[in-house]
Amino acid sequence: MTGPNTKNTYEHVDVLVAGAGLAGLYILYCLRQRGLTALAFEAGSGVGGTWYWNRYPGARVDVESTQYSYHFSDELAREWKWSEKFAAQPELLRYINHVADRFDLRRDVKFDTRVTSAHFDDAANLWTLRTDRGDIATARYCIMATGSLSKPYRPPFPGLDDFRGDWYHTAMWPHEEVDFSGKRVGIVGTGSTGIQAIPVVSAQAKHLTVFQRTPNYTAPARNRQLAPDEQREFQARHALWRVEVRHTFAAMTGFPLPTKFSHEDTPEQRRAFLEKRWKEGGMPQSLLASYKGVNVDEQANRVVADFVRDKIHEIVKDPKVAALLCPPLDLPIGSKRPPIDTDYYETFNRDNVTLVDVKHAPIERLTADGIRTANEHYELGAIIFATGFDAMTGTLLAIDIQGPDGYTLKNAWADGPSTYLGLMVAGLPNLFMINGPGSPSVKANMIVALEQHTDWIMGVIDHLGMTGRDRVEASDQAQTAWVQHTREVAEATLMPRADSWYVGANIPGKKRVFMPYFGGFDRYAALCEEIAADGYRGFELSHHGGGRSHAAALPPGASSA
Ligand code: NA7
Repeated sequence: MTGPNTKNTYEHVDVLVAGAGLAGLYILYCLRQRGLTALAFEAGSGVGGTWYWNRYPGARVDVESTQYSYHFSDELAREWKWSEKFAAQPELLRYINHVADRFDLRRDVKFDTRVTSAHFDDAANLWTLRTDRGDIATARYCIMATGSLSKPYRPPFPGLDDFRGDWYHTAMWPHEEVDFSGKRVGIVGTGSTGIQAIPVVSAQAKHLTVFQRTPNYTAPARNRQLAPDEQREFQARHALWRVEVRHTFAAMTGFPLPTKFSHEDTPEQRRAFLEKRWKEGGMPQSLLASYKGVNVDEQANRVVADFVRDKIHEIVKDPKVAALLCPPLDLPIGSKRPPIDTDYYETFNRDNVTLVDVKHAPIERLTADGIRTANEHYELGAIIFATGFDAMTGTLLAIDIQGPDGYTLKNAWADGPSTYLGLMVAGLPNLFMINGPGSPSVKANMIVALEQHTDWIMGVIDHLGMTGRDRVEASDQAQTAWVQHTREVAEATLMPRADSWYVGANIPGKKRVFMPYFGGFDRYAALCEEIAADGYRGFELSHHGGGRSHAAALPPGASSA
């Protein structure tokens, strides 16, 4: 048998994992704990996933660092000290590397290796993974820990090859420092990423031109150094917190829930209250949680959205620029992923920043020395694409995933992603997803969510082993009901209204489906437990036997164990 981290070839383990980001590492830890053998393939040269790739200036988590941490180990929680309320990418990556080292997880990871296919052999009851480096590996179970935002999207503007300057996508940022000093830089995109990068790049570049299609709502993060006693207090209550957080809507605590509707306050009281929230900082846990009904009721939403529009006019000195930065009235606040920022709107008061509206005069092409819109040519020495991802489904669909009888993930998702609990897809036995479409995922604290998913998957694998079975598959019926429930939950809110990556609207031709489950992490986690306790209701558990039958599939020259 060849060991992980060596070149090529064939390996058989109990569980195969795609990805060594936050999810992949926790899966490896759990498998090790129960004495199961595992191998993870990771496209990057190191661990970290999202935090390995997204090294752009200003990259930072938007959930409080103490909560955006692993919670499976009290010792780990006690020993790690976060320096800031919202940690920046380098610190997050250091943390993930620390975890990989502390639990000795790297030895089960093969780096610089991307999974290209996953095929299920029905008779052998095994998954076979193949990689871009020619590896073949088999296992009874396969877990896709491939991330929700891991397939970068760059609009196919013509003329990229003509551009003589440097260009970057924020999610494929170089490892060496990029120096924009003295340069005329253009940035396309004002999602969470653009909003983080724009203030930082503007402080370095000679000039920054921001190409904005849809103005976004954002609120100050009020990031700051973490006081040692704050952290100690959190660490002391960690074990309790871990339980508490399972009973929260977004897998986060520490913020007041709304107690009244905005119409119960006078306009002056509303203004004072929202002003207080703005000063405290934050968006999902602050402005969006200021009054009841902000996520579901147009009028309630409008109160908060108008407040942000007023703030923009108050902060941005040039009224024309302020107007251009104001999101349209038909865009509910919170219906696109809500960003938080440091000095975003203030940045547009700088002399070296220009805002360009590319909704009404779209980008037509790149030229040798810049970007041409329908109106004008902008001279640039560097371009940053902060244009997002083919979210939630893109990475999985890029892998040729094939179950019994040639049934593929592409077949299963031809009309948009269908899953049962965001964990499994009917027709693809023994293949699990972490934070898949149909799970709270991106609408929750992702680390709490991935631990919950992994724990549940470990539970079913244990259960199969203990009951002499070796196959689990979501039933069509359970999946159909779950997809319908997920849709109904979303449609009862304002969430699906925006052309966001939540609904796939950012990718031309992608089927419009609100992909995350927005019924609350608490409700979801309780339901997963209940389903397991009820003998894995909606899943078919069976015994198939089989074993390793893949010698015939070995490439010439590859040796089996
Ligand atoms: P997002 O949120 O998808 O934002 C992408 C931005 O790029 C957004 O402002 C888009 O405008 C813009 N975009 C995309 N295509 C074009 C074209 N063709 N022309 C002009 N502008 C364009 O990605 P992020 O990386 O910011 O954030 C992704 C998630 O990562 C984030 O939500 C966090 O969860 C972490 P649009 O709004 O579509 O008009």
